[in-house]
Amino acid sequence: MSFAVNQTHVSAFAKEGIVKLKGAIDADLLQEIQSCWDWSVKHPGPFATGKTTDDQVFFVDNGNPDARSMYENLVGSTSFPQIAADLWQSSFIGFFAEEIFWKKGNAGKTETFWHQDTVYSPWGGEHWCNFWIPLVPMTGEQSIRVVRGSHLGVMYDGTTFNPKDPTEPLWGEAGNFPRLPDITADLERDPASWDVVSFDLEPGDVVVLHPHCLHSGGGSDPATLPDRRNIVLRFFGDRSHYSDHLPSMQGMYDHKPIKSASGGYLKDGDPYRPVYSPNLIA
Ligand SMILES: O=C(O)CCC(=O)C(=O)O
Ligand SMILES: [Fe+2]
Repeated sequence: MSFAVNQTHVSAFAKEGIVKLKGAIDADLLQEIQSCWDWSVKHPGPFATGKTTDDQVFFVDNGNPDARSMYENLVGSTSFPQIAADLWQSSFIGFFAEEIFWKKGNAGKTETFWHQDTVYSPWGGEHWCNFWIPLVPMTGEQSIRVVRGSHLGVMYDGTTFNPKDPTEPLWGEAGNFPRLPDITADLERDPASWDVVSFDLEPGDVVVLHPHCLHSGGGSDPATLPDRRNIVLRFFGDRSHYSDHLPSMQGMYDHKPIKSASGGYLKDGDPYRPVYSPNLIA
């Protein structure tokens, strides 16, 4: 199935860093995506966090190597690469990885704290996007929210996602990033303090956002959203590069050298073309 990207989508994404593609996923594809999501929650990868026991869930998995071929097959059967190419006028589209979110019961009430993905990742550039895909209906407050235009702005430090301190710096003195503002607290005090964009969504819709946008995700809600499920598929295009902006750190944020499609390993400023990411629109 193909989805017609129009000029309004193109300029919204370029200017605001986010765009809603209403009904971009048909019923068959939605079922396939749901099956992949089911597989992922049953087979957590090495970077999975949280728990999926009983009716209390806060689960996030990211880039499970065992799931890679499944997600490559999935995205290869969709028009997502072509949609990304049309949004950017890009002649190269690579698939980066999946991220899985599941929140349920009281454990799932916590929002995904405001952050930018780029301060966790050794890459940058204009051509990066998250296809943020809801598997249940959600309001704009419950789905994904971004600060309008922040994909063009500063890179803040990451958060450690510590519930006791939502802006606890990830890199701190090891990096050279300003601490994240407490956007949630600011918005509670004054809803107009940040220009936030979000959309009410149904399964079948896709939100495409630039991962450098300041963004946050909602939580589950016993009354209105008992079981919050979504998946994120990340792509990159012509104007994407490897970037050496992160300090080194042991553990889950340790970045291993990445083999380049042109031989050797990616270096700072190289076009982001890992050996494992063929051009999906060639
Ligand atoms: O859905 C969420 O809770 C967060 C999504 C997110 O952080 C992302 O798409 O990068
Ligand atoms: Fe994110």
